[in-house]
Amino acid sequence: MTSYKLNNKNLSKFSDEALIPQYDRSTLKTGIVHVGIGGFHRSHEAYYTDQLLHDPANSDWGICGIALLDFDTKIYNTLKEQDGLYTLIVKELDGTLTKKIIGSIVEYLYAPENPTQVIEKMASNDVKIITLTITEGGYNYNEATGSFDFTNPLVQQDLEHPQAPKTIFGYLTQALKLRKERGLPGCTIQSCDNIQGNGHMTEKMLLSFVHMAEPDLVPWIKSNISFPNAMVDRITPATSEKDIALLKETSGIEDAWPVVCEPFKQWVIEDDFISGRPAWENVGAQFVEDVVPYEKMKLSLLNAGHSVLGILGALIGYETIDESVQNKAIQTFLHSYMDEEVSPTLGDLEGVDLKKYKQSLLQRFGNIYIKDQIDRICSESSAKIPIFILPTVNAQLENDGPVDHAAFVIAAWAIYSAGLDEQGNPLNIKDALETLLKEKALVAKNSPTSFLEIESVFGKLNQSKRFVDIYTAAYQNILKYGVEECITQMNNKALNNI
Ligand code: CS2
Repeated sequence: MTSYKLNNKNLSKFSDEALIPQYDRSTLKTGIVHVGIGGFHRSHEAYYTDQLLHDPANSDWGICGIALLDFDTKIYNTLKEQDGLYTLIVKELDGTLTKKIIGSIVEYLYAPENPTQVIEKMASNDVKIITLTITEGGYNYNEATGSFDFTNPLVQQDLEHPQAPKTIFGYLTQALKLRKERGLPGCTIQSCDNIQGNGHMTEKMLLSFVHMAEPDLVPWIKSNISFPNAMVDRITPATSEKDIALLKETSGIEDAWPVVCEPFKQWVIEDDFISGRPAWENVGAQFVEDVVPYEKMKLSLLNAGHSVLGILGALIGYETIDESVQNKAIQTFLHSYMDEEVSPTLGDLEGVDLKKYKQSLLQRFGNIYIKDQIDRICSESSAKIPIFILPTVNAQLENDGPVDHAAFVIAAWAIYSAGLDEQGNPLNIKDALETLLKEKALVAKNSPTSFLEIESVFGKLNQSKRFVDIYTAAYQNILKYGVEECITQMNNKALNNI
């Protein structure tokens, strides 16, 4: 099949092969600045917004994508080459591929090349919302101190060179300062990361930084900026070379970086937008007064479920999440974790059918076409575990409830962090704390609790004797019998107890 590069000029050529934007992109205004234009933003917010832009009444809500970090050059160059266009490939449960070319990203900036332009864009009067996907670790929160980490060298640099920031905090501070100086209205800063109370976290971390960098700006931010919390959801694996080649072969679309994702999507947002917002509810988002229950449910069931499948699967030697969930022992283990350890901590989830939600998660994890990489799930676990799993553990410890499954997964993570799976094959560990994790994981071989001493991850967890004992036993059992044998035993015990 003849193929063409994806860009404005060639767009209409793809109309038989994919859904293409049916709106005039050249007339859109940029009302949203988004920082972190990775796969998730492009399968989620940019997708919702693209749907919305089909109604001409919404033409003020085009997106400017900001590539913030040095290694974001690739996505920036791709979007520039493709006029901001990319293909979203939805992998349906029956294996069908639904292809949609997304047009909502109408501008893109590469911050390391031009910080001033980025600051100006964030301060633009047309921009009403700044959204973020900067990853769980990007908020610079230290679990041990419960506050902003000023020891981060990049933060120090932003304090010393405010005009050429490196972190999101430096950028936002400069942009908000300009808004204030110019007498412009405030805006909404909306996190789209997997963090409990992500709006509160953004506010708290930003204010900590501003307090140090520009103390006079603090009151203005408090009165002029809103930080809605939101729960975001759509499983979006890393795009593979195979996905790119298949798109070209079957649809003639030469897209250097399409996005693949599952059909399911959810976005539950607190309605707190100080300078207006798009009517995302018209395209499936839910606006609610209190998003906390939804967030808790998603983080501690879906994201934690991913970590359980990822860490246990990695040690056994699996590569994708569906392989892991198809292992009956792991599946039963995950079920028990969700039912016995997580569900009792969730409180009242008004209007949510928890049983159905958990069932749907297993179906989503099991989508054999998604091929979500275990490497992706296990990456940055040091930032994920404290958000996805430890709140459940802490709540259960407080209530004298069960923590066996969670402790088992953390013991498995300690073994994983030493860098080899159960067959002795090297694991591809990607984590900001990789060196520290490995160092502690190696000591853990003789003294398992040393891994729990990483305070920036575990806080004071090593002071709970009950947890430490269960964790230590699990650690030793995994080394002795292997993951699968151990969880089979645990599952049988659960069966015997019924
Ligand atoms: C995953 C998430 O990174 C992870 O560990 O759990 O990326 C997950 O796929 C998304 O939050 C789904 O909404």
